Amino acid sequence: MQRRDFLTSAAASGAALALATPSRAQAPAAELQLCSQEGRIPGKSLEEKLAKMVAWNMQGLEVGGGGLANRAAALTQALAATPIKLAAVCAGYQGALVAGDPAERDKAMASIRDLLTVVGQLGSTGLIVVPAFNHHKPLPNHEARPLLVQQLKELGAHAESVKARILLEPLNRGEAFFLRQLADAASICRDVNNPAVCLMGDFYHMKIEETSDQGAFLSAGPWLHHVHLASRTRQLPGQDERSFVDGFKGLKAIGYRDYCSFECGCKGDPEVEIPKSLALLREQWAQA
Ligand code: LER
Ligand code: MN
Repeated sequence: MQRRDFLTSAAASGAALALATPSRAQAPAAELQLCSQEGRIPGKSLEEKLAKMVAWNMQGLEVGGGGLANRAAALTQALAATPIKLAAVCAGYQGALVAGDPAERDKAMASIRDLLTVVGQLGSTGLIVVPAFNHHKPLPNHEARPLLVQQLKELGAHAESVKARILLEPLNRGEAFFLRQLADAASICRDVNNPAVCLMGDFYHMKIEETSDQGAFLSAGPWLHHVHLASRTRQLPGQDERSFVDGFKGLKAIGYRDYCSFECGCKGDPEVEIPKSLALLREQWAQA
């Protein structure tokens, strides 16, 4: 091939790629939006928890998907009285998409579909989906991957129609036999090719499975729409030596503006420890 022909075909395939993948080229600068799972925040009621989060200048609330339809109205009402927005919804469906048992797969397809409808109505960032845990009967990777791509095409079409999003979550090998790295999840999103099928990253699992936080987030790129925050020992950020600076460099590079959410334990009094952790995260974001 002549150099000119090579350059022309390379430019053409580059243009095709730009059309096929979501782009953040025009996206505004990255922003640290701090969030927490509901259970991590102290308080006797949702209203009390939200009041604490407002006082701590947090932006998002992550809730569990179990029983979500029954509490949708109360949740919307409580959030509407605050500047806090609903971030991701964590699981809460039955079965597993890539379990070896077809009955588990059918349960997952039906219950994820139903939950996506509620997630869309609530205006959440998306529904966190783990394709299978280690307690499910395993499927070999060469069977699980094409099956998942097919299932996600179907669920993605529904998610798109109800304005919801699926967020694939890679876990560490101690918890899941399938899907452990953000780049792997990004390749699945690429193959599904539906804007409603995206992914998230969890700093706890990433510490075990990724060689580079920054590299993982760069690989996740425009498909990344949620982040779980935890230290190496799955306590609040700052409660052990785990640093978030390298990961935050990656988030800044991709123009990330979705939520970073506590999914962790807490050593000591959360009323004291959570503000300390938030201060550390803001400091490390500034350093990144
Ligand atoms: C499980 O370890 C985890 O990280 C959760 O976010 C799964 O939904
Ligand atoms: Mn997680």
